[in-house]
Amino acid sequence: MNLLEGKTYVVMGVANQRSIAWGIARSLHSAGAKLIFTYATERMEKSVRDLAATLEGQESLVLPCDVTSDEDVASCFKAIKEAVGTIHGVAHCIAFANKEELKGEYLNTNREGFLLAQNISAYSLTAVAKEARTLMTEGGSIVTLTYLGGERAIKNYNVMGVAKASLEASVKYLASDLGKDGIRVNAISAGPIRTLSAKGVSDFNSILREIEERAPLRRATTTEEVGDTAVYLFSHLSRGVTGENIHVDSGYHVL
Ligand code: 0WD
Repeated sequence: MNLLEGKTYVVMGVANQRSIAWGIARSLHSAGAKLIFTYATERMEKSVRDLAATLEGQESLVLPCDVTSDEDVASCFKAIKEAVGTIHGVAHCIAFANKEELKGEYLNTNREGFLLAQNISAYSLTAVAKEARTLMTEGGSIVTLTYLGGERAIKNYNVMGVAKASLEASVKYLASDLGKDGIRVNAISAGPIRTLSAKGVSDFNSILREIEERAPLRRATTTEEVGDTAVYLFSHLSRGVTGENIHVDSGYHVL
């Protein structure tokens, strides 16, 4: 089913083949979409280019975009505009916090660490939406990734949980602003998945084990499951849905 045939999406936050962003990219590709990738630092460039090259039948544009820089975000979307004109959506799969602050008590978060997590993990969605809007002339959909730690105090998630709460509130305000342009904004709250970022969260293994043992579906979330939900959120099937946070976590959030 080529639900996204003729559509172009920007995928931000691929670090390697385990990245949730890469799961999303594969699902969007299978649904017939054309993809553009962005990477944060030169260190990531090769890995993103190599992965993008594995997508059959398309040569994807791959561009630098450090979301902590307004100039970077603006020049990235300017380059996208010059290359393709119109886009139909963005997958924002970006987060960062200092590793020392992803363990122990949240109370020990310092101002710098707090602002860093907010900057990269929450504000970046607003910065990206502002630029993307100008290219989304046919309307479309913006999807970001969050975690249950934004709704509940989850051990060790700490400053990232506070950033996710801010990200989830941003989804609602952006949905409210952009609805009149036919642009929908939603979040996917993914269950824990073993990625590079997840390695930063202290005792991640026990969080994973808890899902496998107690979640209604009794298994860990996969990047494919998140990717397929992203296809739904990017496609016309979800045309009445905006400002929403869909949990793709084997049902763990109902417990
Ligand atoms: O269990 C998990 N892995 C979950 C992740 C559960 C629920 C949600 N998420 C979220 C994360 O919080 C994040 O928002 O999913 C998103 C993607 O995370 P991921 O796939 O788990 O992690 P990873 O493969 O490491 O990708 C995150 C990427 C960065 O990778 P590195 O490893 O270099 O930090 O975010 C990007 C970068 O590619 N990133 C940036 N992109 C642009 N500018 C920046 C930046 N300044 N900083 C990080």
